[in-house]
Amino acid sequence: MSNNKPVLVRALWAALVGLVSGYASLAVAELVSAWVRPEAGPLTAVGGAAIDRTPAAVKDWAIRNFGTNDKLVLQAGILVMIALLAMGLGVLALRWRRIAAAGVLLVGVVGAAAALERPDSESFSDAVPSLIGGLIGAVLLYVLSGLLTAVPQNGDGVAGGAWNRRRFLVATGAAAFGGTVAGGLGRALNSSRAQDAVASRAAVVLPRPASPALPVPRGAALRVPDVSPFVTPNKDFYRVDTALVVPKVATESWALRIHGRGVRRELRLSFDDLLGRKLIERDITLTCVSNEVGGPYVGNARWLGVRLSDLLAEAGVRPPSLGGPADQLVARSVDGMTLGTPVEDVMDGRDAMLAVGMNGEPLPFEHGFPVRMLVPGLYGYVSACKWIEDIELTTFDAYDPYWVRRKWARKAPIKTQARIDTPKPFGRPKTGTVRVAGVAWAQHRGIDRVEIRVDDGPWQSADLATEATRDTWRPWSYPWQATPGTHTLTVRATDRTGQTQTERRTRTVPDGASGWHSVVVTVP
Ligand SMILES: Nc1nc2c(c(=O)[nH]1)N[C@H]1C(S)=C(S)[C@@H](COP(=O)(O)O)O[C@H]1N2
Ligand SMILES: [Mo]
Repeated sequence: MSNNKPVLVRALWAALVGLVSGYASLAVAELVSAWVRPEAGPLTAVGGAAIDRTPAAVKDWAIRNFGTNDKLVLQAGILVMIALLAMGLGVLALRWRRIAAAGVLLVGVVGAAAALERPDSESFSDAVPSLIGGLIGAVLLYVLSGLLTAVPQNGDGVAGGAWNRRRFLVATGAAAFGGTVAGGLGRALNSSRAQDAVASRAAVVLPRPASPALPVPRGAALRVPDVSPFVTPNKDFYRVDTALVVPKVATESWALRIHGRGVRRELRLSFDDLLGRKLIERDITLTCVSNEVGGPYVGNARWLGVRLSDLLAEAGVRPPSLGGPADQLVARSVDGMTLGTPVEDVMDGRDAMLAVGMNGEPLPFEHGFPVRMLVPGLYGYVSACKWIEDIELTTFDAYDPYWVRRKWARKAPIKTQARIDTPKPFGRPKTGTVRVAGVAWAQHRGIDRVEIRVDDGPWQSADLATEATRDTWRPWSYPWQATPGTHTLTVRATDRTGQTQTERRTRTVPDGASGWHSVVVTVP
């Protein structure tokens, strides 16, 4: 009967041994990855592999529910799984030491495989961090659990029992301490590397544009509290990408290559080459295809960059309408992301650009420093490659980029949408005049009309802010005479082609959500 307790205690110690071995092994792997390549670390590699395998619908759900925290949640989840696995292997080692140690090694091999199959992996050295980590973890588990089993079960005073116990505790503590040192060292190394990119960004002096943006008309913003400002500040600009570690690239080591079908003169550009060209500055509203009706993944900024069609023309590229052989432009980022854009759209006269500046400063790292692409009128996933380093001219038949391989549409112009920013859902505005207000967008077509409906009443025209350009969103407002009761406010927009947005609600997959945004409020 009293035998039960030592067994449980022993299992707990064994789980701890597994945990410590796993911890030290991960820490060592991350330290080694700081040398090899930070992205080859097991957590980033496995996390990336998990993201790539997540079905579009789940990814969309994660973005919706965790927003920009989706990656934190994912990494926490992976850590919990590894911890559970490590504890399980620790308990297994009580009886089958070799098998458990081999299990740890196997986990290392899985991490190595994940690192090698990442799209940005270019060398077998990416396998090294996980392999070394797995090896260390296996040895630790083998040795520590050996020491643990040498500790007598009942502490019945066998000579050497206390000594064995001491040896076990010291070794386990040393492993935990060693892991902490390795982890700290790896972190310090990584951050010093990132410091180079931070310094490089701080040293960037953005030239004046040869073609400045039109001044924002006085009436382009609304003086209504709680409505989106015309320009989204960088710190509030939504972020959507698959990068678990934000790439930190120094301008000095950055280069862009333009090549592929129909390219007569391949281009290689440094960051200084780009800055030395004629720059344009434009206000452009960017939208994510994962934005639900009424959602937050849309923002407007003043971008500075080089007109992409100038570069393409220089490379000898002709659009398909002029007989060019390439209809798809595939942009690649330093983290291996691929995005495909119609060449025709990029060269049809719109302000498609390689941007270096956002709202008067170099691009923030999260938004693609040093250079990103932007094409007015197209969802981000088919146009807005961040951390871009390669542009290949190809065809839609020949190549499917990242999101297209995951069920998203090959071509995706932004759908006309209107959003109510205020009042908030389930708000309780007072009776009298309530300012219903928000933004509407139909990039590259322009917004012509926004209408509001209260309950099942008639559609009423809202007041529109002055249009800045047809590539930007348009704030709107409507003075509603609120009466007591619960009301549904619905908005819809009509673009310059005369199309009124459809009432038909669709999911975001495959080419963006449609439908009208409604907000229910109660007037007391
Ligand atoms: N390298 C890279 N670029 C990327 C992405 C990405 O995952 N990786 N996501 C795209 C998507 S889906 C969108 S909506 C925009 C978002 O840009 P933002 O984060 O600056 O708002 O970036 C695009 N560019
Ligand atoms: Mo997106």
